[in-house]
Amino acid sequence: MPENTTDAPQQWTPLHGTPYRPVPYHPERMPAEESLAHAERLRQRMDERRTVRRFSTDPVPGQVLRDAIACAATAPSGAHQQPWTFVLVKDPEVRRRIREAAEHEEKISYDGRLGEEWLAALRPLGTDAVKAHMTDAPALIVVFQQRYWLGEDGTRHKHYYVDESVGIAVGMLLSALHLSGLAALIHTPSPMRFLREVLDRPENEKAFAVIPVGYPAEDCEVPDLVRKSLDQVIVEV
Ligand code: IYR
Repeated sequence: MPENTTDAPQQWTPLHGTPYRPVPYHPERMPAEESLAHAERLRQRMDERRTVRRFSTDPVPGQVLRDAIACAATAPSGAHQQPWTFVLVKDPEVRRRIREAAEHEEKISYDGRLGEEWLAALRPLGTDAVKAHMTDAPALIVVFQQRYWLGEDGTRHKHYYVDESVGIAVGMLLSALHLSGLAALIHTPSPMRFLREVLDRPENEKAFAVIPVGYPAEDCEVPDLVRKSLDQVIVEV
């Protein structure tokens, strides 16, 4: 049968064991001047991003969320295995259950599990065990890492560099959300096992982060933080 004769997009299946099949890649080179202009504008725009913990309950366009997730899913990954699942939670009842379970764990953490040193590190951020953002923000993106993949016969196959791959994808997700005009928060309730149960995810998936997304509340405040300057983060040799 001839391959891919329709206009339907090709469906991804694991590449595992298939031969190397290169295709030409010749993107048009951007003139340096244009590159500089993009880089400067992007640097300004990214510097405007702040982690938000006080959200408006106003809805956000669902397609912006789906497009941002599509951006994240273009991330490079170990052996191109794309070991991620993004669960987009809009249902208020599911958000309420996630908040309840997260606050249960966070209360234990803030009441002592974190320890003095960790609590001292968090003090300038003004965080606490109350996670109203989970029910105020109109959407949560719960990111799962697929620790391994399951063959059709149920055999487990290794995924490579899962933490790195999912971390890169989440960085791209945060950038896409910000550049699309939305605010977000990376929240990592610990332990996060409850997320697999609440969201009914399979055994090979492990929660990586919960990301409330929306607009900042009208009375939103953020801590007065200073970023490291370029010369503090860059070493040129
Ligand atoms: N997970 C907790 C604590 C927390 C930990 C770090 I490191 C932060 O940068 C922020 C919070 C919470 O979400 O409150």
